[in-house]
Parts: sequence; C-alpha cells; structure tokens
Amino acid sequence: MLTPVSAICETLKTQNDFLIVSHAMPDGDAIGSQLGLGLILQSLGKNFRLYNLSGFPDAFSWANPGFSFAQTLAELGNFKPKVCIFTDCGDSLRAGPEMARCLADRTFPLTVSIDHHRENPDFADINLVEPTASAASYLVGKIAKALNIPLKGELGQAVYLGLVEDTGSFSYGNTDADTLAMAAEIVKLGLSVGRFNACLENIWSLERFRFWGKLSSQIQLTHHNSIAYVCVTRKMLDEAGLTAADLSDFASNLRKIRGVKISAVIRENGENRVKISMRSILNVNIQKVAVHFGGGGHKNAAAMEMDGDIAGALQAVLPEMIKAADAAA
Ligand SMILES: [Mn+2]
Repeated sequence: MLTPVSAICETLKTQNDFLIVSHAMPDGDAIGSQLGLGLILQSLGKNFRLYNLSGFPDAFSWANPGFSFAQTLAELGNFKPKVCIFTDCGDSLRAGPEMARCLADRTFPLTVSIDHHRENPDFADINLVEPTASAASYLVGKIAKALNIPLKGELGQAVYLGLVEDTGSFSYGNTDADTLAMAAEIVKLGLSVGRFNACLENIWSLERFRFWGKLSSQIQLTHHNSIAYVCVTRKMLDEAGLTAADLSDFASNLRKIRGVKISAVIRENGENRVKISMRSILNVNIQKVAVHFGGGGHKNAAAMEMDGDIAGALQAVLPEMIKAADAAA
C-alpha cells in the first residue's frame, strides 16, 4: 500500500490542472505551504492555480514568486481543476464556504489534504495528516524531497516561512529535530536567515506598535493569574486604522507573562460574531477548548469563532479555559 507521501507524489506526477487551497486569513504556514506546492508543480511543468478566500496578504509579498491568488472559483475562468489540494486546513470548512460546498458536492474529481491539525477528520481522498508535524510546510518539504526537488531558492524560502511561523522561529514545543534538520538543509542550500527575518519582522507600522502598547495596558488576568486575555472591538481596530492581521501573534506574546498558562485575544469579527485566538504553555491543551466550541488547532495554539458579543463569548469560554489550565496542573 502506498504511503500518503508517495500517493501524493504519484498524483503530482501523473495528474494535471491543480488547485492549491488553504485556510482563510492565511498565516505564514498557510501561505508557505501554498507557495511551496505551487513551486513544486511549476518545476514539474504542471498547470495550477492558487485560491485563498482572503486573498494574498501584503505582509508576505516578498515571498511571492509572482503567483496570483483567486478569491473565488469564478476568477479562474475556464480553468477546471482536476485535483484540489488543501493545505493547513484542519477541516473541510476552513477554506471558506465556497470550498466547503465544492467538497460536499464533489466538484473536484480528486482531493488531497496536507495538514497537521489534531482534529483533522481526513476529509479528502488522499490525506497526509500528521499532527506531530511542526508545520504543513514541513510536509510540503517532505514531498519536494521525495520528488528529488531541492529545497532551495523560492521553494526553500516558502517551506522555511511555514516552519518559522508555526514554531515561533524554532522556539515552541513543536520544534523537533526533523524540523531543525529541514531548516538546516534550506540554509545550507542558500537561504539567508538574517535577510529572511528582516523581510518577515521589520514591517510593523508605527500605528500597529502603538496599538500593541494600548492593548498591553488592557490585559486582564484571571484564575490566580494563570489566564491572560485582551478584548478587541471592531471600533478599536477601525479607530487605529488597523486590521485583524495587525493582532497576529499578540496572544503568543501575552503567554510570556510569568505564571500565565493560557493567553487569549478575544476579538469582534463581523456582526455579532467573536473570534478567540488562544495560546498555552507546555502540557496545557487548548486544542480541546477550541474543538469544544467548533474550532481547532494544536495543543498550544488554537482558535474558534462563535456567535454573540465579547461578554457572552468570555462567559462561555473562560470556564473551559480554566478546566484546561487545571487539567494540566
Ligand atoms: Mn500550520
């Protein structure tokens, strides 16, 4: 029987007309794994398109080899994908309603999922789902290696972007020897770590920095100071001229407070809708909290959305966070 990696390699070699999809509001791993797959298919001489409900984030423009990202299938015109590859999507809803509908209707003859979320139900025809993998882009790197495509140039950079994003620059508990070995291989093949980091990190607006200062003054601590959170209204972001992307990683930084086991950013996300991004330390498992509310993620980084306002979300979520914090005590 074929392993998922060899089944995917066979698919990439023998099929054509691919669509590469990742989750909405893409982070560095979603983008890195999408770009990486595109570059693999490009070197195999295949037809492919990229799709993301939220489009391509400006923050990663330096990593884009010139690929355009469709936000709707209609934008693809006459291109009819025969294989749809989902990357970094923990379930069939993460890429947005249009893709969820396509999966339900079996619009694409063949579907592939490359992912590392714990709750992934193997929703595609071919599933390369490894919850112990540090990043989806690590799995993309494995596929490139299995195809004898070296992790250099833009491909190396795309894979590296996912590794850096999901391991907090090789500092979180999911940073394993395999990840570091792949990163070392990419560096050996020419990636400049310093230049890469300047592209990724040296991009904050002054407004964003000031907003983080304001948010820091509003941190709430609860449950014997083991849970830290901030609440962000749409009005706050609008007044600062910022978007949700400017909050990226605030929750990870909140986790740095001594004694904090769980941190969270609770944010108004549209009309009567709230998004909660959580981080935790060591063996405190917040993925279970996210799944409880229909979201998902990883042991130390997870998120969910719910209807209602911030106060209602807090009331629902805090008891579950407390349970998770105490379960690991
Ligand atoms: Mn990921």
